Amino acid sequence: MLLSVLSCLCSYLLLSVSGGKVPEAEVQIEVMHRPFLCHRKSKYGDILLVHHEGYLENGTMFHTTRTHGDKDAVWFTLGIKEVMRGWDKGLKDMCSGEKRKLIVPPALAYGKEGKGKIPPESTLTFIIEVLEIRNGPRSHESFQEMDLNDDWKLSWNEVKEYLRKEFERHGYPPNDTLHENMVKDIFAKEDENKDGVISSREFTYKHDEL
Ligand SMILES: [Ca+2]
Ligand SMILES: [Ca+2]
Repeated sequence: MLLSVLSCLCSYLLLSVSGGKVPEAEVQIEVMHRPFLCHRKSKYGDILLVHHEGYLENGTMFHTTRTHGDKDAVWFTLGIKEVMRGWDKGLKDMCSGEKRKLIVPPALAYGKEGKGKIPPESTLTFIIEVLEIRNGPRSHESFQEMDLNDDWKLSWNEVKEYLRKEFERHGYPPNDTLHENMVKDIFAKEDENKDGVISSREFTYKHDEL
């Protein structure tokens, strides 16, 4: 009798939790290594070059960028949902050379659907090493540098030219497809009134997106 009352109470509590306001899912962050010198820290809008390994709950590695040595590190823009929300939330304030372990709940990863090798409702663990941090195409510092004709608007070509120069400056080969995709992504999000240019007002980064 007591047991059945208890189990009843338990399921009632579970129901009331799931029916009520669910607390915002959080990423668990563990700093594994932080370099002694740190000239700048990552912020939303920056582009980051990272190596990463991803693990399922049972410890199986489902992805690594080091399969072919160190040449497959990946670039992405922080804070624009280019990557899973868990990364956007867990990779702020990082130094170049820093290594973190992130434990990302499903709500901030691939959720109920899962993806490829990742089963539904998976909590994922990532080991992420930041190799480089740069001003992203969306940072305030970049606006004036990108606005080549000083008309306080960014055209498609101005944004693309900026990306091309940034890559070149850091010794990476230009990648037209990648640049086109990045520009497309930037315009889709930033050109709110769809007039084909990004005004300085539109360019302002919206921190409450996450
Ligand atoms: Ca311009
Ligand atoms: Ca516009």
